[in-house]
Amino acid sequence: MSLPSLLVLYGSQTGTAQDTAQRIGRQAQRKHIQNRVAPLDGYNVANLISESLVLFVCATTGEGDPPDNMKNFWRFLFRKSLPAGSLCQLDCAVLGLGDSSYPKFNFVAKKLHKRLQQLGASLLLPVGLADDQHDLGADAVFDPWLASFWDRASALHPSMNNVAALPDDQLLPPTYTFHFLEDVIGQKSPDAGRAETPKEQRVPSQSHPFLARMTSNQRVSHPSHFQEVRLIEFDISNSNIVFTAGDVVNMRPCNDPNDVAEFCQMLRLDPDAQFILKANDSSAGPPGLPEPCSLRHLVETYLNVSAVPRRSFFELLLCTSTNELEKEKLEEFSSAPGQDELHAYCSRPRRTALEVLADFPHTTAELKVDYLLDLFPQIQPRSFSIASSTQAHPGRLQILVAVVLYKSQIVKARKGLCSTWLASLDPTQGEVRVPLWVKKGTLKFPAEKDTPVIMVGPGTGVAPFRSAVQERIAQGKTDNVLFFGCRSEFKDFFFSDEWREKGEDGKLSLFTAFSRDQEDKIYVQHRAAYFYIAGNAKEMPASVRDALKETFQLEGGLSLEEADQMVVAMERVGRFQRETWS
Ligand code: 2AM
Repeated sequence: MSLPSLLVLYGSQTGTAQDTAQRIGRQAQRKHIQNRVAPLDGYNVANLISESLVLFVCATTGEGDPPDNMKNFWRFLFRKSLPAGSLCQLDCAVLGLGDSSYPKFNFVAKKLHKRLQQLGASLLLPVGLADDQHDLGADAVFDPWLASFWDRASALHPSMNNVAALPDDQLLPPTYTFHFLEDVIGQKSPDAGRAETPKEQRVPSQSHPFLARMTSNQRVSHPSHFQEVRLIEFDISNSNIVFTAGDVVNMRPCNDPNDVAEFCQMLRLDPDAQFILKANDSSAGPPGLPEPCSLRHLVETYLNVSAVPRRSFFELLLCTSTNELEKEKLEEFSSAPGQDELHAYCSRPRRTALEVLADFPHTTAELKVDYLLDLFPQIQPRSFSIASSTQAHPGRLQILVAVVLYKSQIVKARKGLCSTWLASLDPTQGEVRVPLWVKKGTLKFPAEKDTPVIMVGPGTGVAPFRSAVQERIAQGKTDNVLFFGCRSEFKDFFFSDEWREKGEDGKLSLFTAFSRDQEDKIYVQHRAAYFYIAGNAKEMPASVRDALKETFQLEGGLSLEEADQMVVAMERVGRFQRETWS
């Protein structure tokens, strides 16, 4: 019997599902199972009919949505025209990565599992439901689920058991080999490959971002305010970027140059050394770096060294380490029983990969450069709601960014990678260019001129509504109601002059809630409307009441019963009143 080939397909938003899929690929490698690991949208779904064994690893994002890199697959799979039974030759399993604090926990994985069944595939085991609330159930869910998967797969393909698996601490070959260009070592790397201004008339995308010039970067929260919030503007003229209110802009942050220097020093890397990557596995696509690329560029723009490392990081370090003391600790962090300890060491204090490397100096100094891309995930793009409209700011795109800084149990304060990076860019000190692209957002505003909109956006939540207010006013839509909340009228009341001016022109009704300007907290919801109905008692009041309840259900995610209680509560405190006659 021939050896089966395993295909691991993942849908990943933040990289966790990708990391998990790659770990599974490595386990397969140890078991001598031929395997390919690919993102769902990087795979031709039509080929599923000729696969024999597939493991799907998918995250659930937002309100139960599939991650961006499986959206095309999702649309294809749910086409009504797909005949039941079209996947009847397929043996597969679905592992979901979700967060049980969200109502639609692992919704995508559950729905995929059902759909595959509908299409005739044999599901080897119940859907795996890993939970981010418990570190993806590292030992509680993931390990036993995967063990059952291997059991079921080898029962179907007994040839899988023919060769003994490699031990967990044996080093596997790296996915890529670095070929250094000896003759250019010492020269400064060209800053190529960051992103190019597109030569043809194409719309900028993740693979071809637009290199936008930053035109301003100003703090908009008062210097005495606890939080640094910045309004950042980019020049997007001649970019082919088109956006409307509610859209989001994406950008990939860079690591802090000090972190890059520290990293290179710890790993004894020459940042100016230039290399070309060669994939060792025929299925692994190149990661889209310039050729040649300097180590500095790789570390600065690609390797996520400031993320909290995952278990696979320790597994790989364990395989490369020769220091007995460090190996002992790495062994513990890699094992199922050591996951609580790993959580306490790493996840809880949000320790970065860079800090972990400093704790394992011998292992770090011995690390082979070829393993860098196996050890560190790629820096993921971040999304920001666009805070301006081209009608008000032609050729420009603005974002409102709160600089993320928080304390943790370990001494050094944690910084958000993207916001800290953005805050550090100063266009008054020289030209600053940031690669970016725009995506449709989830908020959609009505096209009809006289449909009023009510927007509730405290803090930086006001960003998409500033775009909407600017756009709607330019289109002659003046029925705009905005509820804005912040801590203090004088410290973080963003765009106050702009709102005031629009209010005076009769184009905006603004309601503010300054939570800390008085003893008792006032929040946006406390400023929400009083609802009055007057008129014929026949059907109208009940229909309006039902419409209100329906809104609570649709927009507020309440059940029918909760929506009903909400209206009753509003009635009780006089926020829902009627005067009707027959
Ligand atoms: P606070 O910081 O005083 O609690 C922007 O962050 C504004 O949103 C602040 O005024 C903040 O108030 C307020 N805020 C915090 N929690 C909120 C909640 N659950 N509902 C509405 N507003 C809230």
